[in-house]
Amino acid sequence: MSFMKIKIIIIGGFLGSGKTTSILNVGKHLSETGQKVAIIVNEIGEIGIDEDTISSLGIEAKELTSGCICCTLKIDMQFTLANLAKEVKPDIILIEPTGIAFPKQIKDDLAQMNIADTSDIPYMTFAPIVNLVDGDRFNTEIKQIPRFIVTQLKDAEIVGINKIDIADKDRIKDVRATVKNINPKTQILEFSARNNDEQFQTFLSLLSGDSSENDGTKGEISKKINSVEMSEVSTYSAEFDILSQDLNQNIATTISKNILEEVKNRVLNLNLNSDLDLNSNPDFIGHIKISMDYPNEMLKASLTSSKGSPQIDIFEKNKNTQCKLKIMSAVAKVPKDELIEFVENSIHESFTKESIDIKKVESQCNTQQLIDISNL
Ligand SMILES: Nc1nc2c(ncn2[C@@H]2O[C@H](COP(=O)(O)OP(=O)(O)O)[C@@H](O)[C@H]2O)c(=O)[nH]1
Ligand SMILES: [Mg+2]
Repeated sequence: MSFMKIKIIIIGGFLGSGKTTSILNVGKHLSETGQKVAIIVNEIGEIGIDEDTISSLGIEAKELTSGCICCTLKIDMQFTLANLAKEVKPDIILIEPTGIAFPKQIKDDLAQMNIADTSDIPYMTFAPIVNLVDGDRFNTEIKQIPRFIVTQLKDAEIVGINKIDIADKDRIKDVRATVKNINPKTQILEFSARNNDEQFQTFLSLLSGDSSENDGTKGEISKKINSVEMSEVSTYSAEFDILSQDLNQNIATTISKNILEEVKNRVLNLNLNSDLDLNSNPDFIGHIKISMDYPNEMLKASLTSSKGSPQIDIFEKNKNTQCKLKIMSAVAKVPKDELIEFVENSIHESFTKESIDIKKVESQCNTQQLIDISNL
């Protein structure tokens, strides 16, 4: 018999829909109610960006990166979960799948562990499966990668239409109607995770409920569809040492904004000039994330669509580390080799403009080792 019992909350959603922002708020809220919370974040590519931010809240966080052979497959998730359970003994584990995963598949994989029934593995119950949607960008998503978006939404028990602070009301109404059409049974909420608004509080209270098919071992195991392939998303991540002593918030902001704008413009140009069938829609959707370390602070910059502008957040740091830049890019409908070139060129140009030298940190996992990460 298992002795430990843990509640699992999985918050899925396409790239940049607001999963990390939501999970941080959910985690904060649950900790404040006296529950012990741990977070598992799944990141595409071999460079993790979010673990530091999450840990800074005092919540135990593990970031799984799935770019190389040493850190892939669902075994990794199960192993991490079992370890967290043993070492941290949380009441609740929040899981952020990558934006190109299907949350239901992750739940099914984890629910399988319930069968093992040993004292090493916790017995898990599940909150309703959540899928977030970027209310402002949804129209483009459904045009560019309809099969992927529909599959993600079909399994959701709660759909959170996020970013209502920036999307106009009529647009949100349309999004709600489309979601309802795709999944008539799902519960639909509209909120701003960033503003932690009233509707987001309603969302929090729903998470204390249970998934309608809580014992995943009884539920039908969904057919394994390769979510990565279906998403038509290319990804590239890299890390650079910044060889300058006087990097500061101003320069870091200028450089990271510049990199994001440059990548965006290159993607737009490519789409405008290509024969790709984008329904004459040159927009890009995805998530390009930068983190920059410099004395006393860390900067995070983020861009999720060609319509938006780069979002900058600054975090204080108490230990000083080497100045560096990490980037994770994941964009739909752009060939991988082009994405690599766009990212590399944009980074080099942006630092050259500021007369700062950088040096690429060679990752231990080279691209030949990349393997199928469809399940995480
Ligand atoms: N305006 C607005 N931006 C948001 C909201 N939630 C998240 N974002 C921004 O959207 C970007 C992606 O959010 P993130 O949580 O990293 O998305 P993830 O990729 O799904 O984990 C970041 O720049 C966030 O600050 C929201 O409610 N409103
Ligand atoms: Mg995230």
